[in-house]
Amino acid sequence: MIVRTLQDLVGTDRDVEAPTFNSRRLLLAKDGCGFSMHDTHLKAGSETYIWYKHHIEAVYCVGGEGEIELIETGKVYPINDGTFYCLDGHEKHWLRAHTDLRMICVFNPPLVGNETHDEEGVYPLLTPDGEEKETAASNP
Ligand code: 9YT
Repeated sequence: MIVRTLQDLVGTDRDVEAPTFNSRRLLLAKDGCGFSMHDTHLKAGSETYIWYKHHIEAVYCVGGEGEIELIETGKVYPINDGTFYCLDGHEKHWLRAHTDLRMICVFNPPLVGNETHDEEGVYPLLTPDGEEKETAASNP
């Protein structure tokens, strides 16, 4: 069994700082569970463009107010405590935090730990050693 607290992670290499959020990575690929799980704090007033083209992300909001806008349809969904969504179609989106927003996020395949968004809002697909995996798109 694995037991961790948020306080165990803050300020460690499992606490990944991005311009608009902190992602505290409770579970990573090296933990061997088949998914990663993050406690993510988005900053009030922030807007983040995201496209998880290599991953499925499921998200459960446990605090704050915000919204997600799907780029393809323009549809906007409010987010608050108790809202769940899953990007099972790798949807490009804007994530906006009206207040500080706390989200519990699950990734499949699991993140390895040091991923940050590239300019397209993408997390790379990495091996457990942090090397970029070749994909059909990168190796046609
Ligand atoms: C829903 C959300 O916060 N997405 C951006 C960050 C990502 N979940 C992460 O790496 O924790």
